[in-house]
Amino acid sequence: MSNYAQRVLDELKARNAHEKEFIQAATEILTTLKPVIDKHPEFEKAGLLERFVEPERIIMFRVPWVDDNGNVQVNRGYRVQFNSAIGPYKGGLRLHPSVNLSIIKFLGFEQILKNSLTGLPIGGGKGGSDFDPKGKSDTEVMHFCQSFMTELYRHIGADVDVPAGDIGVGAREIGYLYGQYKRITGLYEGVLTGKGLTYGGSLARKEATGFGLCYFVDAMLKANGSSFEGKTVVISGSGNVAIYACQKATQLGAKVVALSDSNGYVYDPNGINLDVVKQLKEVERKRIKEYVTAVPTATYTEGCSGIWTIPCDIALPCATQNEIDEASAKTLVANGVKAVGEGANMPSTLEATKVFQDAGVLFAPAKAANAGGVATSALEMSQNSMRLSWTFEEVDAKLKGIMEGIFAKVDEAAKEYATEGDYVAGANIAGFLKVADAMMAQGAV
Ligand code: NDP
Ligand code: 2IT
Repeated sequence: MSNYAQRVLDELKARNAHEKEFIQAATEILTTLKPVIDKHPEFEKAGLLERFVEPERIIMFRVPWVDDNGNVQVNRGYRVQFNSAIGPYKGGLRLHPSVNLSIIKFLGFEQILKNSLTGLPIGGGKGGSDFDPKGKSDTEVMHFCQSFMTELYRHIGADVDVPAGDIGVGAREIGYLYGQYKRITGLYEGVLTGKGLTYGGSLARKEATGFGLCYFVDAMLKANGSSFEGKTVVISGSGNVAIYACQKATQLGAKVVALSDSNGYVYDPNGINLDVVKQLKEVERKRIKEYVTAVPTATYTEGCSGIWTIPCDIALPCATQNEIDEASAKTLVANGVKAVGEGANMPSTLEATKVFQDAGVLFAPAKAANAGGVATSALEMSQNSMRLSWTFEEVDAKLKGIMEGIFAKVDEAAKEYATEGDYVAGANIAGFLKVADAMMAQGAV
């Protein structure tokens, strides 16, 4: 690593010693940026990396809400406005009991480069809360969302910061958040994306992350003389990203044989029946183990990490960070995996990534492979600004073009600055170059 990048990483580790996910993301990014840093000695005088790793603003707040028994509950809310060099802050909100500042910072940091890769004018941000929507009534979720927005509204806006969904935040939560924003501010503006189709949402946003992941992986496979056709695919998770990755991978000729949630996984050798999954997950909000009631030829196994012991050609981790550790990566490789596409953010540990890359597995890193969601969010922002809405086919075609464009950029940057086929370095470098250029142009801000 360059001396400058190493010094910034050492300082970051010392100043944020307890933020292990943030340190993990920063270690990967700063390590792979070395060839760019070496080429641009002017970055050090400009304090570019010190500014790049420090969020412009962190907002933390109390979220009190009343549960169905009339008791007051208190959660912690976050919004990290990381970098606005190339556009308004943009990134999702995560509602999960594990949420803490380290997780929101790692997500926000990755988001800067991901958003840059889309080629659209969006900066990086992320937020959320340790609120657990699981097992809560619609009324409780609404009370929480209204309280959360009652603080957040003063920090966001269509040209300031535009949140969206992530784990635990889908159409229901975005609806409650939007309603409260509009009520407080009186503004009907595109301040959130992932909105319902009757109030400014974009067609194909729901499908975008999973579809985009498959468009990216398809481009990567084709560039390496392969395709989804006839392949066996394992997908972790059974939420928004997993469901639409399953749909597109199947459309592209693959057979998806497994899905999971945080309790366990289902294996269906005949290929997952997605209508059953959508009914269970999108309508009834039930657990994935119920799949075997509708499809008795499938099996359910407790424990989510066992999913990586199922032999497959392509693995698409679409649940959460660090869900593939070194041992799971070695098992996947031993079982003959040919490609890994990260639908979740940072689903592979640093050690797991190394196992895949050393074994010559085609590896599509999250910030490139899952950028289709935020890219389509940016298309939703465009449609809101224009007071227009595009058809599903128009948005889907733009999404496909954007994902193929991202693959081309990442592939090119890997060839120019790192090693051909090192898409991790390629994504970090291609994303960083645009942000760095904009930050240099705008002076020491
Ligand atoms: P959802 O809430 O719709 O689904 C999340 C899925 O992952 C569920 O099946 C959930 O299981 C599982 N999961 C969540 N946390 C854990 C955990 N700690 N351990 C094991 N399984 C877990 O979220 P999304 O599908 O939207 O998000 C999935 C991933 O994709 C996240 O990493 C997110 O950051 C990333 N992503 C999402 C985008 C989007 O547009 N939504 C865009 C880009 C990336 P359970 O129900 O048991 O909790
Ligand atoms: O991680 C992500 O890119 C998202 N959760 C989507 C963010 C967005 O603004 O659509």
